Amino acid sequence: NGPVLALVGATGAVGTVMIDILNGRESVPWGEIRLIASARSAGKKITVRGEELTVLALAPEVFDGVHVAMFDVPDEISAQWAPIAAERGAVAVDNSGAFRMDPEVPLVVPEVNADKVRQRPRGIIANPNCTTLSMMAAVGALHREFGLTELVVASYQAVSGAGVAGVERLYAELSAVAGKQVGVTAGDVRAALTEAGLSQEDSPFPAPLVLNVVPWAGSLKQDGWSSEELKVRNESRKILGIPGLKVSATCVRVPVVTTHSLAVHAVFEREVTVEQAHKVFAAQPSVVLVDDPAAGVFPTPADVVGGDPTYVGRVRQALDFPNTLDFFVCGDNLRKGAALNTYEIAEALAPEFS
Ligand code: 2RA
Repeated sequence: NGPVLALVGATGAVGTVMIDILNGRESVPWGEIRLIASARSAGKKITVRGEELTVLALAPEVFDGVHVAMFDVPDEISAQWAPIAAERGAVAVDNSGAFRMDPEVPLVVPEVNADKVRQRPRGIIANPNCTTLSMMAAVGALHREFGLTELVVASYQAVSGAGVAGVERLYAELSAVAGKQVGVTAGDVRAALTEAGLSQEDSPFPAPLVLNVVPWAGSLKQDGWSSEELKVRNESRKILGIPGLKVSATCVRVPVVTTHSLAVHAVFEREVTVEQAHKVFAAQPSVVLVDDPAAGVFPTPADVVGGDPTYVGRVRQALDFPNTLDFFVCGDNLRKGAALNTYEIAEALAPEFS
């Protein structure tokens, strides 16, 4: 026996990764796992830990008896249904943006602020956005040791952050330019895509992504900032518990399928050397240090995709800024960036109901 876990959005992109994570665990604390999705997917059979489960249609009564309900669904579905799950007695662990900045909802990265899972007046706990999450285990470990004061980051975000449509678009663009000598005159990539029948209006991205980088992710907010950049700022402050943290982010989409990367410039209260930072990273179980540039060794998305840890390399003491480190981080945006962190929060709750 054991507590009851529900997964809402079981058939979506992140839900599918969540099922991989559940199947890959050596053991789980759950007595029952319930899969939930829209009426369209209800009735589907999915095998979880050797047992064939039937996907249930989202309805208030499916939460009866559930202790922890993980939500991997769009913002509007979470906004409506996470409170219903909580009313029915479950703790909702939500991976959407609906509750992240609600002062009554903790925003949790277990390596950084696991204690916050107990402070949940609404019965809801939020999972951060994948861009913030991809660097948080590394940044949080340094903050504990040296006291973070400023964070300047540039992201290199994979297309799966924009969902299945993002991945399909990148593959279609790759096919459209395959074997063509384009990327040599302004506009020739756009022309090759148009010629192949791929119109820009149909793309989830505002410019061609193949043979390109696009300095945009999310929607337009005030003063030219993107929603994604503001999430990095606001969520970092909340998770680290530093309301006055100075943050500046530039979010960029790159032609990578899965795994977000970030170039991080982090300023601390105290002096910090590369050697000290290496020790801090080595002591953090969920961080893997990949840092030997003389041997061409550093993390790249293609080398770490599918992995659970946060990979860190290129650690340097800034030459012209005191108490400052520059480093490069890669993290699988669908695993630690989404499903894995949500699941780790759920597992941290399980003992309460055992
Ligand atoms: C993206 N961070 O990569 C977003 C997804 N939540 O587009």
